[in-house]
Amino acid sequence: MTQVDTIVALSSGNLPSGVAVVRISGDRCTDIISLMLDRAPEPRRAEYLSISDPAEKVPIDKGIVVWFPSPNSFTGEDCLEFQVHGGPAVVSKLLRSLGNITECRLAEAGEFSRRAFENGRLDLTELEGLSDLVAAQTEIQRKQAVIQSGGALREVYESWRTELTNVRAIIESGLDFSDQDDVPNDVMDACKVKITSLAATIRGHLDDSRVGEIIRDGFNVVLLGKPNAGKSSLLNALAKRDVAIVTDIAGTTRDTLHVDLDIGGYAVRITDTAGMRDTNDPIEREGVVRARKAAQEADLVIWLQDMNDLDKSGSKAPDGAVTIFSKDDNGVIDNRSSISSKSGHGIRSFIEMVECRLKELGGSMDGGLISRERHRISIEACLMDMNRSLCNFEDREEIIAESLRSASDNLGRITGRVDVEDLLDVIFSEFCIGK
Ligand SMILES: Nc1nc2c(ncn2[C@@H]2O[C@H](COP(=O)(O)OP(=O)(O)OP(=O)(O)O)[C@@H](O)[C@H]2O)c(=O)[nH]1
Ligand SMILES: [Mg+2]
Repeated sequence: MTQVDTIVALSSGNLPSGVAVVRISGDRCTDIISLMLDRAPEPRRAEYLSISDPAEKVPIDKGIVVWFPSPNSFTGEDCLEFQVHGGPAVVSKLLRSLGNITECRLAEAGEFSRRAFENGRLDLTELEGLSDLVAAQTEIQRKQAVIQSGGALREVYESWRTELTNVRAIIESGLDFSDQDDVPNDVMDACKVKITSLAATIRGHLDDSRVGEIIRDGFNVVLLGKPNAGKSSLLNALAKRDVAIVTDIAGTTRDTLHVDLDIGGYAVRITDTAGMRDTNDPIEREGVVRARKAAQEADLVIWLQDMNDLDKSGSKAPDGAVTIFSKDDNGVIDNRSSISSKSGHGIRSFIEMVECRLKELGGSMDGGLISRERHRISIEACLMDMNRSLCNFEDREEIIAESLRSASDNLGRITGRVDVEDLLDVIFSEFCIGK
């Protein structure tokens, strides 16, 4: 696909020693080379050149220039990269000079990636992997993103798509010649076996405890308990800073608030909530509603129970919650189930318990994990189509063929091989500028 505009972006990463990188993609690159550089660089070699304003013909800076002629570039178009000194005056002069060149403009978020996709350089899952890699905060997020950006998911989904297409081709060959040349029964049986086995593989891929999405979005731990149970104190102890207000007044916390931690390489979000109780205070009541909602969306709910408040209350822990006793300053309860934010007792064990939960999720990353709801929805739709085809295997070849076509279209939507025009704006808006 040819694009009129040549796009320019300043790299937004944290570059060392005052370096700024300006990336350019589009037809104007060759003009930029002749207008702004003292000589044409060799393709794909880092060259130290003087970069000048095209009108004034005076150097803006000297820097490293790398020239990637089409099609061997990230976007598939002509690309040029300038590494210059990162001072604001250098950068703004360079961007202004480039902006004065016809059809040269600043890139929008994700525009480089979108061009790479439109030119067939990378599929959507690889680009999403790259976007995740830029955003990765923890080691496991980085690992998952590297695997996905390397094409692990594309390979899986494209191999399934090929299998579906092959089976459909056999079934459609029977339709084309109708009565004269029906697909023989044994061939139909073999097709059915193939679809059944592929459906089982896809079911296995879906049955993953959402581990890929948890890695990407973070594991959600919600602290729940009665007022004054010590939830905010625990949040502060885990964050090692004063995030939440702590007082001895029951009902201090109203809004939910969270901190993001790195536990064993996983991103973990700990959310503090309003204490659970019936109240006439409308603000606190809203807080309790929000606490319940947070708990519903959690991957792990911790019910914090003040160990000094046992007789009066009895546990109100919701189903599935892990009860932890709080304010065990002297460690009198087994430290796997009690903590003290004051003395620090049990805090390490608490973190280990969360880490253990994460490890239990397991999941080998080798073949790539579903990392987005978008993928999951399409895979589920694909599986439904395959089940529909299996239900019609005895006599309805048209329906089988149509269902298999729809199944492979659903997979194609994940990689972007099938009409995704309506999704692209949403997908690429998540990306950063210069990617
Ligand atoms: N001795 C002792 N006191 C604690 C501990 N944790 C919290 N407290 C005290 O318990 C009181 C309530 O603590 P918070 O952390 O505000 O309790 P909360 O569950 O967030 O309370 P709400 O926000 O009202 O729901 C404060 O006076 C804290 O100092 C602890 O480990 N040991
Ligand atoms: Mg609180």
